[in-house]
Amino acid sequence: MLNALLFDCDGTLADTERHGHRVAFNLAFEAAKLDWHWGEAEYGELLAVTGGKERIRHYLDRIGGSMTDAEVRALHQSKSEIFKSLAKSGEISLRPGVKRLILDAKREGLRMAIVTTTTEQNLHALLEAPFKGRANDYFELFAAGDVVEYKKPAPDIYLWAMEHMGLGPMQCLAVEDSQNGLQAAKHAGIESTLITYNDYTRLEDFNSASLVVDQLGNPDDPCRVQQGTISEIEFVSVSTLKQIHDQSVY
Ligand code: XBP
Ligand code: MG
Repeated sequence: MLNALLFDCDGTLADTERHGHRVAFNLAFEAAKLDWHWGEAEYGELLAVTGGKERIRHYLDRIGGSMTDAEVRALHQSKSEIFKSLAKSGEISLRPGVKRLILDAKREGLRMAIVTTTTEQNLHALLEAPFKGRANDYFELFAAGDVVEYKKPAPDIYLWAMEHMGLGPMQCLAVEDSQNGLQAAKHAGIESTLITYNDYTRLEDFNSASLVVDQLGNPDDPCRVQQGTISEIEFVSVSTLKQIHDQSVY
């Protein structure tokens, strides 16, 4: 039986990458007097590496630069501060249907957690306005960032979250937007997976996902089903999730 929903953050709850993280990285580079600028297309390629510090390191390798670990940490800390103020300003809104689904899932007694690569404070900044400072009422766990050594596509953050919730993979459904996230969930043994892709991830390989949609959707803003056995839906509801879970697990 479906017991818990494990939500990815970036790209899934909100389109944070293009207008949030990317902008914050660039402002942090400027503040550090670095002549780096990550354009939208280049950032799309850099997203192959999850984790901000890891992404900076990857970029340094690419351009043949070098920085100490402390310098990378400081640059990333400055980027996180900028991201938090962008998120708190309410400029990065949740994707269509996200709040509706979370409210419905709570009403129906499903347990929920966030399972993400990003820094935990970013999550709280992003969720503060939409959940009026009460995100803790909906999510019992925020599994984030550096609590595990290896980030997605490694399964570690999902395994960490399930261990802390006392759940097995057959009781969970993962909601993700990227192939890295899908692989992390699958390698953690989670069979039922929903992909809500976005402009950065729409061409990625989601063959192993249970259901792939362009967004969760709402009654007045329908979703488009790209892959899966359920096609006649206007929007993703709790009953859609229960159905794909039953099909995937049994
Ligand atoms: C998204 C990421 C993160 C963000 C940046 O992961 O890869 O690295 O781009 O966040 P997910 P930080 O979709 O799993 O949330 O700079 O805080 O690492
Ligand atoms: Mg994501």
